[in-house]
Amino acid sequence: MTQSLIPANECPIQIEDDRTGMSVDTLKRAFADNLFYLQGKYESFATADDFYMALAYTLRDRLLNRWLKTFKTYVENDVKVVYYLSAEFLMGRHLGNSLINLHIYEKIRQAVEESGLNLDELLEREPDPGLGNGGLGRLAACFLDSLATLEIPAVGCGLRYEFGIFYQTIQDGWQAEVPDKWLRFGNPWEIARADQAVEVKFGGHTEMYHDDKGHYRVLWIPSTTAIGIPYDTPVPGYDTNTVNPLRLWRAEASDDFNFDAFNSGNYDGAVAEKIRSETISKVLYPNDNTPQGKQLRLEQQFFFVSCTLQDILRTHLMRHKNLHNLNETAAIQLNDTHPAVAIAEMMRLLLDEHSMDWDDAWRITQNTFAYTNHTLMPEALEKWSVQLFSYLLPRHLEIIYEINRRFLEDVRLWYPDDEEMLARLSLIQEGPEQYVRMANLACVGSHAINGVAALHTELLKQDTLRDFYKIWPEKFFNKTNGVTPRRWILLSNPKLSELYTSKIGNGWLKDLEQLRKIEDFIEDPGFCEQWDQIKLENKRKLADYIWKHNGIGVDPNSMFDVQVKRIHEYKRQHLCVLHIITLYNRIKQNPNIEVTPRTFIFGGKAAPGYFMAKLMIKLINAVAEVLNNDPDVRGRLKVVFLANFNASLGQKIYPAADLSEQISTAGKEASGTGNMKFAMNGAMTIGTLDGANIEIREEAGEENFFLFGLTADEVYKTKAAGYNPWEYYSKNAELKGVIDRLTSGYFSHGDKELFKPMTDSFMHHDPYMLFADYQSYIECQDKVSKAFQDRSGWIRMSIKNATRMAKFSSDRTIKEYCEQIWNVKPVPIQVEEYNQDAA
Ligand code: B1N
Repeated sequence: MTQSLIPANECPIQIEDDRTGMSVDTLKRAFADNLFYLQGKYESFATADDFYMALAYTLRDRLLNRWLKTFKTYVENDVKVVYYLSAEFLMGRHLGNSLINLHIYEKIRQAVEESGLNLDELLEREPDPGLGNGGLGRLAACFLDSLATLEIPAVGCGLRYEFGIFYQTIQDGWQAEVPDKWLRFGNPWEIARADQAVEVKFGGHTEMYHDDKGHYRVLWIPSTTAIGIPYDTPVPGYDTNTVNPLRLWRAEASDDFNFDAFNSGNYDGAVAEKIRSETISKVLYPNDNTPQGKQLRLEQQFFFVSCTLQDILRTHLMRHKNLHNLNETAAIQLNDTHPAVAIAEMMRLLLDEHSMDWDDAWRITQNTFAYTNHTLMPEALEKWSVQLFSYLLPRHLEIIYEINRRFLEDVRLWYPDDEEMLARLSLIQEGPEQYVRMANLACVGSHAINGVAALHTELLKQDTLRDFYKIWPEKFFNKTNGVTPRRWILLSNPKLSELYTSKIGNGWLKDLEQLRKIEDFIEDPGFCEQWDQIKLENKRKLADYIWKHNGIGVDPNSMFDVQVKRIHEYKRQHLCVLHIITLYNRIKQNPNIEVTPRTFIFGGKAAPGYFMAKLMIKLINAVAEVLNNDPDVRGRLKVVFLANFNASLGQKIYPAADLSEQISTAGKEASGTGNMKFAMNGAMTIGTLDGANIEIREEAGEENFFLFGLTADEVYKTKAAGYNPWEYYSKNAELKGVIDRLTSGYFSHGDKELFKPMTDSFMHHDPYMLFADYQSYIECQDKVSKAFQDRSGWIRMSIKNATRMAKFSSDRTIKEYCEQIWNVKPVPIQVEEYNQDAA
């Protein structure tokens, strides 16, 4: 036995050392030390990136004691752990978040300033890790923040993409995509755990054999394997000692990769195969709400799922002799169907590798898994061709067939004569080509199924998943989404946070209901004035950003009317453009007409293969070019498209918004989460009765919400009755004027073809019903303009919006998951440290 360096069971820290100490002097010394020893630079040669890295290490060091202690506590107490499986995690920048969660923002600011540097500039050096597309990935990140803050044992499980979502630039008004090399300078937040690598199999075939008890067993003989290496990133809770891991897997070729080829001189062949394995975790598919049936995507899904499940079983078996009580130590949440192949992989592991019987394996699987659906759009539901599946995952296809056989046998008993229902419930879609339906697999293999807003869950029950609801109503739950107030209020809007804390203390950060007390100040003119000034200051900062990045001067006193989200037809950025052109036409008809000055701000990425979405970006920029330069407009209207919208740009935008555009066709947006971030920062919403807008309006009060448009039910009925957009066009002079200006080539230097695909879509099908909602939208916007003129009325509405959003804290959402779906409890972490003056 070797003598251990430090007593392994307890914190090694006896004196304030450079890696844990929280005093300004120690922080300064640690910062300098890291610059020298980790970045290998003298101060005089160091770049801003070097300083950022040195500071990041300074923070990581301060998380490690808590992180290791958290892990140790979980293992020793054999606690139940939530595994949140997601193909996407949009974590946002780590440094600022660590500063607030460790309560050392001000001390670090002082330490950095005393070192002659500017903290805000260093914070801006951190690459924003874009390992997700939009709301679904960001939701996963907000959930991890709440889980750690609520002291729930949890692990985020996903893929460590070498390239996240592309970096968006705008060229000649069009989106151009640039690969985002976010790991270029190294990633100070992650720790690779090569000792916990696992092997993942692909392809090949299966064989039957008799085990030693004479039972038939299946042996999967793969054609290739890859190695998964876990990379752990600390996820600290706010004001707790809990630091949970985000565990992302990177793919590597197996060690013994093609030794034969190597030895026989086929070196390049061997290396080619290595590259192929490493391709698995190379790049995130940049699609939001549209699946792409690419083989590599299924490989990615299976890869991280298999790594994760092997890891979970290994962890369980460290403390238990078998896997029969797995559902008591693990709750596995499927973030949409992207990880749904986990149902089949769990069955394979239990049956083939742990020799379990089918019934036991199935009971454990169902009791362990739960599934969150994030979309109603039928075209967005994932399915994989049976052919691809059998080629890549032959054993899993057999298992899926067997799950299906047993499932449909039950359904036949319950509904003897309903062949159509059987066909709809089947895990396999029949037809010229057969497909595996991943949502059906997820539903059958889980004990709980949930939607992400009240309306969405209702529509799942009535429509998308109605047959499953019919047979298992007790499996369905609603879990309205939420967002973390730590990132989206405290970190994004420090001045507003200060105002809150000065009035009611800082309890609101862990209990957002406390913001209700702020309403008591609504009659206090001084308070309202402060409120207004904070918004104005945030708008000035954004105006500076716009000037710097777009060269467009905008007036901070104008209404900041903002739509930032992925570009998608169902989200209807083009409806917002129709309003802008309406205002423009009014000005052109009467240049002296009174208009409420507005700055329209757009941001969002289009999937690179989504033509109409890319055309929408071009349209916004084309309209911007004309309006921003037309002397008749006289600066009253400005249009800005901010390139590369991501979490860190969101942190600058939400606090500066006056008006939040949430204008999707009713029934299409499952929830939305940007809507919550805007409202929490005091923006008013103009929106349809879609997704979580409905609940936001309930909470804010209907008099504090600008509602327009058809309901989901009316959309459905209008379509069923034979919707004719042409009628709206011909009967509505203002609408006609807008479309005619668009088709005239006015915004495209005379080119009448450029926007024709879009105007044709409006006139002939209008699947997202812009024309049906146009009049109602315009009238509502006119009300907004009027309301904005009444300053004190607007401020009151703003205060009510911001302070009534407690429901949309992800803490509330996570508590519901914990109690109703996961059955997990908080596990407080005790940390001993020499920490004289930590806050
Ligand atoms: O998930 C968010 C919701 O707030 C949004 O309303 C919803 O649109 C979004 C395939 C998706 N649904 N489906 C996706 C993302 C990537 C992908 O490859 C689908 N994203 C959503 C959080 O609940």
